[in-house]
Amino acid sequence: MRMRVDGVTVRPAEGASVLDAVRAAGVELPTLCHDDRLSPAGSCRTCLVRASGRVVAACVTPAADGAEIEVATEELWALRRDAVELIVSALPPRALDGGPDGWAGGELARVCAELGITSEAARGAGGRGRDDSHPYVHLDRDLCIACGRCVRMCAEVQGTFALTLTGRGADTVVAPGTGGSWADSDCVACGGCLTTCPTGALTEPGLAGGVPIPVLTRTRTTCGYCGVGCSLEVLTRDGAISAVLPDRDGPVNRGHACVKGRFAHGFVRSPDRLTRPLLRRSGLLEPVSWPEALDHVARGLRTAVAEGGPDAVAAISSARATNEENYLVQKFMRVVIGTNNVDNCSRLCHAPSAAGLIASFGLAGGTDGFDDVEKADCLLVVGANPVEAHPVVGARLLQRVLRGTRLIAADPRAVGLARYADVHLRPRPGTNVALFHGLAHVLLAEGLVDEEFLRLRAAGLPELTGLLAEYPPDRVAALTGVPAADLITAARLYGRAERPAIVYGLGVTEHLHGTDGVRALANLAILRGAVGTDRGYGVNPLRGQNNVQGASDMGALPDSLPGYGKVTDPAASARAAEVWGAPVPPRAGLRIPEMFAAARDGRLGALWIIGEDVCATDPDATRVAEALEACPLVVCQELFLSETARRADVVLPAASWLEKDGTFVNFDRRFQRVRPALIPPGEARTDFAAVHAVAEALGVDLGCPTPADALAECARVAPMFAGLSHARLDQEGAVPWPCPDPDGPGEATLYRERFATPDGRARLAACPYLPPGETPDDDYPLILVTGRRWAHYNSGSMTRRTDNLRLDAEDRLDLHPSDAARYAVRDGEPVVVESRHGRATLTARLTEEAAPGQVFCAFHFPSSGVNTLTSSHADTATSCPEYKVTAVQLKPLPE
Ligand SMILES: Nc1nc2c(c(=O)[nH]1)N[C@H]1C(S)=C(S)[C@@H](COP(=O)(O)OP(=O)(O)OC[C@H]3O[C@@H](n4cnc5c(=O)[nH]c(N)nc54)[C@H](O)[C@@H]3O)O[C@H]1N2
Ligand SMILES: Nc1nc2c(c(=O)[nH]1)N[C@H]1C(S)=C(S)[C@@H](COP(=O)(O)OP(=O)(O)OC[C@H]3O[C@@H](n4cnc5c(=O)[nH]c(N)nc54)[C@H](O)[C@@H]3O)O[C@H]1N2
Ligand code: SF4
Ligand code: FES
Ligand SMILES: [Mo]
Repeated sequence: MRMRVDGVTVRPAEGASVLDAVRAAGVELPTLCHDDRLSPAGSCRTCLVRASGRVVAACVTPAADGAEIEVATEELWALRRDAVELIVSALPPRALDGGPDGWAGGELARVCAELGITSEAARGAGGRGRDDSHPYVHLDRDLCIACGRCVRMCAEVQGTFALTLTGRGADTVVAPGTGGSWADSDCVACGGCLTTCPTGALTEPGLAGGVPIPVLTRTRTTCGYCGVGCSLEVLTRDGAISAVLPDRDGPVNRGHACVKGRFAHGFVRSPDRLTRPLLRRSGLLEPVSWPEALDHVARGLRTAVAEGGPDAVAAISSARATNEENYLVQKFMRVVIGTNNVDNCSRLCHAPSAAGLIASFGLAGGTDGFDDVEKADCLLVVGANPVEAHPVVGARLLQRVLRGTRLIAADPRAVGLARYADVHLRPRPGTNVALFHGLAHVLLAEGLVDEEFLRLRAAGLPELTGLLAEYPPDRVAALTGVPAADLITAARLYGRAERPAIVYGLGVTEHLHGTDGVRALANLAILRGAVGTDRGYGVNPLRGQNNVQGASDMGALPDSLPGYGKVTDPAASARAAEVWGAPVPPRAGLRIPEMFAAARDGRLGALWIIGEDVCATDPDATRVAEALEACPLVVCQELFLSETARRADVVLPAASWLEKDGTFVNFDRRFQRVRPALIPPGEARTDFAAVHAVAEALGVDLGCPTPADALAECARVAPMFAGLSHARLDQEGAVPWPCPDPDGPGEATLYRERFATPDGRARLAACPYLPPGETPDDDYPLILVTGRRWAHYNSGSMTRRTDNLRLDAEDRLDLHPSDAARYAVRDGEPVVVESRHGRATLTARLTEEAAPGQVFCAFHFPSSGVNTLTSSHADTATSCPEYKVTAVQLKPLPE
């Protein structure tokens, strides 16, 4: 296509608008209701041009071959001025103040300046009022020009559909679709509307009427909450955060974010932050100096080793901390203490993913980059609720579904994406393996498999075929509760898609047979040849914490060195030993639950817990507390006096992600930089500095003085990270692993040539379905599923110390109205939940999101005691807790 714009020839792409053509020609043309991220509205008429003689709005007019576009004529500038003057005439004069420079809300003022419109044109009386009910989104109705950008943002990027335009003519204004206040609306505070509102009608508290953005210090970093890895810009002034904005160039988030990364930063300056080390003296934790605390830790570690040997010491490293910090912790344990007793929170969530994916394909990460996954024509989303737990990924997936991608959701609960599914499978919790085998049975029975792929690139088909004979749809229906017809429909959708992709979460892993679940799920992709080919996008776990992938990648695992070399593999050990100048202990160390068991048995002399609130978030929490009680030295490195810190002997105050330098690895294996926007409060130190300090107190120099040095050293230990460095990431933004070569790009998509298994083939797994650890009975008739809610994060230690508490104030128990009737539970009233292991008090929420016979709660408020309920059943392969299945009963609150 060829067009002329004010005499300049341009060749717009198919589907381009006249506005695109004008921009391509480099001709100036203001817009107001337009945002490149959104569908065009054509309502403001700021972008009027003449196209082959007719006056049209450029943003909504398709580019046409041979068209002649006039833009810069006096007549057209006058028409534009009239259009905008009319809009401005309804606004009060302050609408043209502009607000902070460089801020979306200043757009109207800039357009007016361009058109020569002054505040005298603004003659509106105002008086339409404000809505400041929401903690993060404030509305000044007088400044709303009804351009609808916020409404489109909420629908077309976020997919929440919380907003609408109401009223008539000049009185039209944005409002929550539910009619009431913003605080009571469906808004999930992604902040998208704020990034597009051109007038300042929508503002966020930290920026409203604030300092011009150029005056603020801007720090580009990676979000420290979930594993999506959104790129963020932190705006600070005088050591305080003014706002955190999504980075338009963020490789995963592309200008979007969620309520946590965007707004939940208030915790950094919470008065509850730990600012000094604490030491237990006569039963009480008292503030002491760093040297005193370190001296105590060093003596305790020496005693533990003297009395029980190196294996009497264990460390839980933090999936919230950076790669460099995790690298240093595992190096400390291996080199200074001489034990492999180091583990991380991956144990509690995606250890079965690492084990299952390694067994099926060879490597411990998802098989494809998310940009590819998003291109799939059929999504199988299993046991994951990304709309709440990975909101930016959830939003991107939802948009694909709204545009026609088929969706199969497998989740006992009717939440999030499941509401938009073509087929929603609702298996009884803990029956995934049967469900996946049922799907595989249909794929095989109906010939929906890739025979050539199976012949050339897979192993284990005969064994699997034998096993699958036992999983016909009727039997699977009986085992899982999923109707046979739905199972068949789902299998056909997945089986007939051109490019299917599997995305999954904790609903697959946190089970007694979580690793089998991952493997049985991987079978489906292998049967279809939809992994390592261009006929689908594999099997992709939505890893949870900001750096849970990285913590494991760095070798904070009892059996693996950085880059997943086994401690028992002589070659891998020799490589590490050479870099470290010390031998690697040859036996695998203890996993987290084994550490607690060892402590209870008196075999553990010291436990160092970094950034994990084990007393709140590990299962069967009463027994965890017993373990800490029994251990002579418990060191806890924390931001806050968590449930665990409360029980520690020494508490070291830690810096948060907003105060750190390093890198995180997100869910699709991308390394991204983390940069400090603030200095830590008081005497708090980064985990990096604290580990160095403990080593020094023991008289050892760990080497790698800076985080950049630590990653460089890790690159020497682990060939798969050899091409990575801070300098490279500073230049390129994000680089996926494996990245063996400093000049190579890293592999977003794995296994193009061969799988990383010994024979290069993907392995089908013939694992039979086995029932979960707990099943309902007369005493405990209901199944409790635990998981996440959108406004809070895990232990809630951070989000509860922000205004997110106003969005969600307590732990609730979701139950189906029929169960509520049976157990005489009323909506909004307290209810006691009891399991064989403990009891918790929650507020009842009646909802059909929960299936009859099942109840659901989160674990974001440790005081409610949810993890005293969960059992110590754990995945037989990896010890990942069975958080998703606990038999419980409900009781009325005692008088
Ligand atoms: N807002 C928020 N976001 C978070 C977090 C948070 O605490 N809050 N935590 C982060 C962390 S650490 C993680 S690991 C991720 C977790 O992210 P997700 O894995 O999405 O989280 P969950 O809500 O724990 O579980 C997902 C779903 O599994 C379903 N499920 C339970 N049992 C079964 C089953 O047997 N079969 C199937 N098919 N489904 C089942 C549950 O109903 C639930 O909807 O989220 C991360 N993001
Ligand atoms: N019932 C139930 N329980 C669960 C789950 C479930 O689905 N159901 N999910 C499990 C899963 S998947 C996970 S990942 C765990 C999460 O459990 P945790 O890891 O315990 O939870 P978090 O709140 O993410 O963070 C732990 C602590 O780290 C501190 N912290 C944050 N940043 C830093 C830092 O940079 N340095 C240091 N030193 N400390 C820091 C925080 O203050 C917080 O107290 O919970 C598990 N528990
Ligand atoms: S989606 Fe995850 S990474 Fe992105 S802003 Fe939210 S919590 Fe942070
Ligand atoms: S920008 Fe084109 S009509 Fe508003
Ligand atoms: Mo997690």
